This record gives sequence, structure tokens and C-alpha cells, in this order.
Amino acid sequence: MEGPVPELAHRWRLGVESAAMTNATATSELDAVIVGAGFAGLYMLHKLRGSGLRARIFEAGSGVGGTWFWNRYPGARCDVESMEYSFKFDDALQQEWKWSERYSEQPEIMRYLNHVADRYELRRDIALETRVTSAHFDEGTSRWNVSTDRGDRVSANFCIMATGCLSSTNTPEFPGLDSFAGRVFHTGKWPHEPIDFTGRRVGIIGTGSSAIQAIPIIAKQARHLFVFQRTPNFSVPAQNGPLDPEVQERIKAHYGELRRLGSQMPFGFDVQLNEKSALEVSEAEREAEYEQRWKHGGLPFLGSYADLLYNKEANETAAAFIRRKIAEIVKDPKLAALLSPEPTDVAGCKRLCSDSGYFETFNRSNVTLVDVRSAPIEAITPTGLSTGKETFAFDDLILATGFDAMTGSLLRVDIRGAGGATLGERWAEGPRTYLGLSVVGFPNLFMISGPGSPSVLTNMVVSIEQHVEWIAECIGYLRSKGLARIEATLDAQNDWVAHVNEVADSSLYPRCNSWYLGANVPGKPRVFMPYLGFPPYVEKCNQVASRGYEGFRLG
Ligand code: NA7
Repeated sequence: MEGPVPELAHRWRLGVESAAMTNATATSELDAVIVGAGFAGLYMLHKLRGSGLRARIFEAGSGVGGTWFWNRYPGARCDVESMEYSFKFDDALQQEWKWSERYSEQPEIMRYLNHVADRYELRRDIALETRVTSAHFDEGTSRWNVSTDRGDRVSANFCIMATGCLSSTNTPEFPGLDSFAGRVFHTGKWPHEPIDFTGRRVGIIGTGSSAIQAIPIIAKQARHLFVFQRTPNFSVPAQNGPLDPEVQERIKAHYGELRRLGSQMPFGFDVQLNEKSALEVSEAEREAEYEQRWKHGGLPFLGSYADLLYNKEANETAAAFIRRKIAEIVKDPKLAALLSPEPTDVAGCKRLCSDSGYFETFNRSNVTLVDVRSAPIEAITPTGLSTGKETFAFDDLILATGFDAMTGSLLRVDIRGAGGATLGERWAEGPRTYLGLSVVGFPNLFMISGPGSPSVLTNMVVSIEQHVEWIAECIGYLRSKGLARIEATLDAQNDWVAHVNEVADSSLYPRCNSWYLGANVPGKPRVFMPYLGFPPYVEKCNQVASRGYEGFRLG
């Protein structure tokens, strides 16, 4: 399925074992521990090494890739264009790598990340199949004591969480789930071996981005596909296709310009943002704009007008357009209505989905849409699922039920800061950070794309690069001054949290039950986690650094 990847896996595992064996002895004293080997961890390791630091990555998976290592469900694909969803830190790398599609599929992103790991010889400092279980700060030495499930004990000046925003899966507590006799898959933890649904009856719960990508492909294979939908979603066609080599070369000739343009955009990539309001133009002009964006495809649809995510009336013009498209595509009007978000729903409030034939799939005779909002799932049974109204029989169950986003992977590690308080205790009412990089009471701990930073509202790679470079510079600054410790001040953190909320409240984002708010996980505190606006965020981070790390206590 992934060309060179499986064949290399054996070698890596061998590498892992030798690495794990040496961890407890030779490498027990490090400058930095990095948790996670996705985009963030890989670049962090490269960057710190470049500054002469001894750093090591611990990664739970058996390969590099982070989120992309785990999310290998059929159709898994990035919703940011390949030419932008890639590193820019080394021009040689961006010039030599050739993307085959406009939006890369998961196997291609994995090949890219494996290439990055090889190209920069990162593997010798990556311990795979090794999960960090705890990280405790030692007040006396100002160092982090990090333990893994392989028995490693490492002491490091800095602990850097590169754990990803969408890495901890969310599995709702459906009664009877364990009793299901068939195969159960979660999109966010998909098996590595090919899964064949030919001739099988399949049930899929969820209609978020993952399901919307997987459903058209599984429907073509399965004997029958039952889609259990609680909330209909807004989706626009990705209009994916092969990337013309000539276009790719043209972009590469001016790559710097595209990268600069992307980083000046609120979402860190070129959404071709129109500065007009949707309400200041005629209906005909608006329709033409939406039609042209629909044909262009993908997330730039939301760039149609500047106020789509700020003004409900403006948003409704885009939402109504998408609803009309659904009604045109889906032949059965009842089904079309069921697949259409309500007029009260805000397009893009939950992340806008980008699909390849999603709504068309419901015209197939082997696909059944089941509304589990009007009749919720009561139980999973040995042979399928029952709602208040009906029972359904299927052989395989797919949970496309999303993630404990942004905080899940951080809180699954026993992180204890100065004084012994856990991160979970400090965040009992939701995450509080300074710049999404640092937390009061947790000196020398950095998060890459943590809550309170633009992260998931942006092209993740751009945000990751900005964080990695900021952290590396910060560590360099501390070392140049002979300082051992950096910690956010309470005032700076409080001000930042207030600012993140204020900016979010000026938009429509807090209006829906999205994972941005933690609303998808029962009991999770409802806090809008990402920071809206990449350029002002970068400006703030640069200002903080240029003022000698304003808002931090150094020691
Ligand atoms: P999402 O977007 O969180 O979608 C999860 C889906 O699962 C969504 O349709 C949920 O319905 C549904 N869900 C969750 N719990 C239940 C229960 N208990 N019953 C029925 N349905 C349920 O996750 P994805 O993996 O699709 O995408 C996450 C991100 O990955 C995406 O935004 C991209 O950035 C990449 P709900 O809407 O909550 O009613």
C-alpha cells in the first residue's frame, strides 16, 4: 500500500531495539527530550541538533509520521494542498520532493516524512515503539525526569511535547461495544495491513472529515454500508487530481513567494481571501463567487468573503449555497434534506470538510443513511447496532468518532511540574497556556502547537515550523545567557487566555459543538482551544522573544 514503507519498517524496528537498549545507559542525560515523531518532532530534533544539543525523540508508533502514521483509513488525505503542506525550512528539500497529487494522500505524506527522517539522518536519535509515560520536573536541578514504557529513565533540561493535536482517539462509551462479534476499527487508529470490505456489510458511526473521506471508498467495496449520522456536515469537493509537473515546477521557481503569501494569511495557507463582505455584493456576484470556489475546490471556499466566519448572515449565504448543492447532487430529496446542515448551523464552524464524491455516494443503492440524532444509538449488539427505533446488522464496525483533540495526548502523559501538580490538575477547567507554548508551573516544558496557539486553525506544518524555530531560538537564548530555566508568568498566561477567548468570541467559532471547543468529548471542559489568526500570533511571539522573553520568568 505504501511502497517502500513496510520494507523499511523491519530495519527501523531493529534500530529501535538498539536505541532502546542504549537509552537507559549512554543517553540518560540529554539536553532535550522530544515526545512524538510527526512533523513537529522530526523538525524539532533536526533543529536542536543543528544547535549542538543532545536530543532524542520517543515515539509510541513503530514508525515516524505522527498523526499520519495512525490515520491510514481508506481515503485519508490532507485538506491543505501538498505544495503548502510540507516543510519550507530547507529550500533543497522543497525543491527536490515531488508531489503527485494536489492534495496528498496519507501514504504519500508518510513517504515524505520518512524521506525527511532519512535525509537529515534523524533515525539514530528516535526511539520507536516507546511511549513516554511520565515527565516530572525536578525543582533542585531544573531538569525533567522522563520515563517510558520500555524502562528508559532520562533526565533532560527541556521536555518538548510534539504530541500532535489529533492523536488521541475518541471512542464514545457505546453500551455493548465489547460484545460486537465482527471487526471494529477506529479511523484514527487504523490497522497497517490492508483491510478488505469486499462482500461485507459495514456500519460507520460519524460523518466528520474522516468519515467523509472514507465513506465513498468503502461504499465502492462493501456489500452494504450503513452510515450513522448524528450531525450533517458542510463539505465542499476537494477537486483533487494529479499535480501537473509543469505547475509544480512553476511553483518551485517562486516557492518563497507562495510560502510568504501563505504565512501572511489568517490560516497560514493561501485561501485566496476576498476582502469584501458577503453582504456588500449582489446575489448574482455572490453566487458566481461561490460557484467558482466550488469548482476550484477545498478549504479556499471559506475565503470567498472576509466575514463568513464572523457574521451569521454572511455565513448563511455560503451555507445556503452548500445546501443547494447537496440538493442538486443527492437524488432523493428526503436523503438530501437529512444530509443538509440546518439553517442555524454555521458553515466552517466545525472544520469544513473537503471530499471526493461524498454526497454522490448516497445515490448508491448499497448505502443507507441512518439518522441517529432523532433516534440515538442505544447499544452496539453482537451483530450490529440498535437505535431507539430500529436494529441494523453488519459485519464490520467503523468508529469515525474523532479525537480528544489538542489536550488528549498531553494529558495522557503523567506530567508533573514544579511542586508536583499534574498538568491535568492545572487544566481541570480547560487548558491555560501562554502562547500555546508554555504553562505556568511547568518550567522548561514546551508544547508544539499547544492549545492557545493557531495550530489546528492553520496549515499545521506552517504553525509547527514557527513553533519549532521559536523554541530553538529560545533555548539558544537561555544557553547563551547561561540560564537554566524559563517559565511563563501567571499574569502573562492570564492575559493570553483572555485574549484567545476575546478573539474567538469575535468570530462564529464558539457557536457550535466542535472539537475546537472540546464539545465532542463528554465531560471535557468547554474552552475554545486554538488561537484565531496566524499573522498576529507570529507578531506576538516575535515581540515576546525580541523583548527578552517578555511574560516569562528566566533563571
Ligand atoms: P470529528 O470531526 O470529530 O467527527 C466525529 C464524528 O463522529 C461526528 O460526525 C460526530 O457527530 C460523530 N460522533 C461522535 N460521537 C458520536 C456518538 N456518540 N454518536 C453518534 N455519532 C457520534 O472527527 P474526524 O476524525 O472526522 O475529524 C477530525 C479532524 O481530523 C478533522 O476536523 C480534520 O481536521 C482532520 P457530532 O458531529 O458530534 O454530532
